[in-house]
Amino acid sequence: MSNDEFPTDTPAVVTCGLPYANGDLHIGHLRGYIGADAFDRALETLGQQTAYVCGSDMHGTPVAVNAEQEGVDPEDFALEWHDQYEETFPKFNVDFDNYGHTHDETNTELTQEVVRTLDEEGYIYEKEIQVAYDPDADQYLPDRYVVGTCPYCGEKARGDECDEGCQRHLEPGEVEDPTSTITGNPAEYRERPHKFFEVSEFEEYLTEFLDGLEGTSNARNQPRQWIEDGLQDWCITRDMDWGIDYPNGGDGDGEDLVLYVWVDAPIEYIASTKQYTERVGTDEYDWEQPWKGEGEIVHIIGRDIIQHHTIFWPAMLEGANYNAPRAVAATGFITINGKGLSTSRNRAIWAKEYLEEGFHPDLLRYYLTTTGGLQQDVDFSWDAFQEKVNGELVGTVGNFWYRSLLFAYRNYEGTPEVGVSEGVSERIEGAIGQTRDAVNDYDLREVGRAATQLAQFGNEYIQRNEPWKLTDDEPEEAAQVIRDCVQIAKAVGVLLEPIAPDKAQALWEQLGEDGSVADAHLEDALEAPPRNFAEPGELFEKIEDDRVDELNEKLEERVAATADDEDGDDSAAATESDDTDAGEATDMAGADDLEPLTDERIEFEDFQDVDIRVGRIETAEGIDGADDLARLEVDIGFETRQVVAGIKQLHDLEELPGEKCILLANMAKAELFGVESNGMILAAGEEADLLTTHDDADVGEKVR
Ligand code: B3M
Ligand code: ZN
Repeated sequence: MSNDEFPTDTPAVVTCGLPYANGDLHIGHLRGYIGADAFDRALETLGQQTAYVCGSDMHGTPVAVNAEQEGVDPEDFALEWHDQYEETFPKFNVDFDNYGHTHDETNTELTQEVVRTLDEEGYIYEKEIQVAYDPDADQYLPDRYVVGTCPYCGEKARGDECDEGCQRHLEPGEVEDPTSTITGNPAEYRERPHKFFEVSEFEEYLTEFLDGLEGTSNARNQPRQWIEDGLQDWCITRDMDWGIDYPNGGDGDGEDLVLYVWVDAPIEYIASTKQYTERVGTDEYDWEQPWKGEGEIVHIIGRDIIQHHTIFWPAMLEGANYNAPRAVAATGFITINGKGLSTSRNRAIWAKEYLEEGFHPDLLRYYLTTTGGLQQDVDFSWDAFQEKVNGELVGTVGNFWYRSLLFAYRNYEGTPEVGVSEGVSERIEGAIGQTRDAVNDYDLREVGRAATQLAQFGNEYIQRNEPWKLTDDEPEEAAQVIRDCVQIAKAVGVLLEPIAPDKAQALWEQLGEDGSVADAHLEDALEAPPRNFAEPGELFEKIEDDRVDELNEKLEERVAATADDEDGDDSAAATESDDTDAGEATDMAGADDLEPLTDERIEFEDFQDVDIRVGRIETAEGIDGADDLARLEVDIGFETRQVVAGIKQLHDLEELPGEKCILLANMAKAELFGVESNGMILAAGEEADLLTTHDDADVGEKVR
């Protein structure tokens, strides 16, 4: 069954993975919250009714362990972080319709209700299991209180997740060679009764669910493999005080157990939507529609929590009679200067730090949403940030806005009184269509591109028509060109609003428009701005080289200082409480910066379906408006193929003709920036280092 395209007649809810209330927010978090915010805003520009909800994740060992280290009560500890998050998100223009937390009444009640329903429906049973125990600390060791080796991939793992290897969820008792993070001693195993949710009952349901699931492909493919490997039931209780009580407490059954944090955390998605309705009334937004009636649920998450959102969560929703998510979009991680982000090593860009440096939030929003596709890991460096801001925002968008509006203001005191020419209207309509498709493809980078490419078109248009030469002799033509440019400027603003809402609003006001550009729909990009507007100002500012040098130095010094500190500190607790959440790539020696190996094996026959050939590049040239892309003509013996390849970061195009390359010849054709790509060139690494052959392989030969 396929879904209706956005905008649908029914309301959508957009959620983003809940931040654990346990430490400072950094760029890894921000990628998710900004991305989901931009997606929600983009849906709104399509005319989709939406709610964007989230909340702090207050429970579980990620909070308890950190609170304990500080010697404070977990509730006070978590509430303090919660308050800080609530203050920080709006500073990045992340505009939640509701931001709750998992420890509030709404979520506590709803969670217990959901678990009771699952129990009544017969999906919960009790079983005696072996759980890790630290005799010295006289404490059971759930989740992050224990570390060991992942039984699936052999990497170092936490009690409940293989955070540095295959990213699998681990059940209590699964981690091998368990060690207590409290004392550093080997853990003992003790038998304890626990509650299990029968996930295995949902195998068929989940298989079908995944077939219809939208979002990113990693969120479908990984869980398919897990299902194939066999689904295990899921232990949903823990021996802890901090958490939501198992609901049957009181009659001796499950009495001293709390629910596993991953039970109540996603339920906050529902609870937060419910709180939103309680605030605004059902006429404005009815939480029951997406969750129980007709509506669309879109989850935007980090790729390390795919299993929770595509296996456990949809099974819980189905078992407790709620709707299934329409989409799960899983983002890649953030690296810093090509290395894994690490909070313990202070190799991160902190939310607070970014703001203190005085950069506008929209710059980071633009960088994080448009640097890579949603699934890709995105590298952040101050140099790349500078290049993107100066090139695309200052050079393309800002420059076009300023020159068109200034010209219009000086010569016409605003918008010239003529209609927009047909060609320009069509170009704007094209950009609107591009945005609509991008939103339906969950492709935020393309949402940004639709806007910047239109600005680029505007720059070329004004340059080509040289209105400054026409004002005296051809006043009508000059007025037409400027009228067109003013319309393009407005359209760029409407299209860019999801990504750079403040800057778009500033443009809106410069154009003399009333109200908020956030309320504009895509079609408003074609509506004439008011007749008069005031003198415009420049909306983007160049980042200077010495500023970047200074920022690089600060970061380097900070990372080095933290490394020095760590040298003298080898206690178990100090290293093992390292918190690697929220888009934080692993950075242990050896596996440094590498994507984890895929467990999924393919058959030799599958490989034979892939037709890879040796080719020789004949011509190579850039593509207008596409920073990294090149148009290549590649001789593969039988014929010459035109392909589009993202290789400009590393390769000088002039040096490519004559080079041998490796081409995937039976790749589906695609069109990029209006150029057909008939095949795919293979390359490795972040910057796309071209693969080649060395000796006797001739052009046209098959790679096997
Ligand atoms: N609190 C954070 C993480 O693992 C976790 C997300 C919960 S989403 C329901 O990224
Ligand atoms: Zn693993």
